[in-house]
Amino acid sequence: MLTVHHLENSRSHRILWLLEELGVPYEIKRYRRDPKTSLAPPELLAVHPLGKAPVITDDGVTIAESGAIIEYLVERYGKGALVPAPGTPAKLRYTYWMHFAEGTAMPPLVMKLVFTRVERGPMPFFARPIARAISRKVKGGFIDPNLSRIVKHMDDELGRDGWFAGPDFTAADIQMGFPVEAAVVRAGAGAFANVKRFVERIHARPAYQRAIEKGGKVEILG
Ligand SMILES: N[C@@H](CCC(=O)N[C@@H](CS)C(=O)NCC(=O)O)C(=O)O
Repeated sequence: MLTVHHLENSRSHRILWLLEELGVPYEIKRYRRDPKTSLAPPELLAVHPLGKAPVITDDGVTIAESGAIIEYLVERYGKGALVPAPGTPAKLRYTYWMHFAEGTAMPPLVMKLVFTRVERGPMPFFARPIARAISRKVKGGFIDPNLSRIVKHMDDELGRDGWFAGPDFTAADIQMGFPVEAAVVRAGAGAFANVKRFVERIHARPAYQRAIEKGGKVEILG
């Protein structure tokens, strides 16, 4: 039986969602975040050396990294579903967004969260203005301008024909769901019409909802 090592409120929702879309049976092994730090528990380190989610184990193989897991699952179980035909323009767009999600979109989205936490975290009173000043400088000079371009790019591309790789829903939309939802919370992406419509459409998918029912809500921190 395929096992999804599922950290609550995390990117591993993607994998549950994909498996629900494909109708592949699986079991969930659940992990809770540390209530203070939000980090994964040490038990995940026993599954993979980085101790992060998602991770799956299947047929004696352990696979980490959302994109790699998605590629493995569609290839092994998809029978051609959720992936554009090889050599087509849609396949090229599919590959681009599969990599864009974690390679380009998530780093500034994670940095935004980290710097916001730096501003709000406990510290001696005299240090707070300095921490705030540094954080605002990094956000204003680097993170926010990058996020603005990323959000506009996502919105423009979604405006072409609705989904990231073309007119058909693909696994690239599953991979991009997490950064898009994070960008709504951390970069005001909900104000962009095509992004807003994308979020409404993914939330309406029965497989997305079943993944939430089984794995719990995804509440992205601002
Ligand atoms: N690029 C990796 C990112 C993995 C990752 O950072 N996962 C987060 C969950 S959203 C995690 O495990 N965080 C807990 C921690 O770092 O301790 C992927 O897409 O799988």
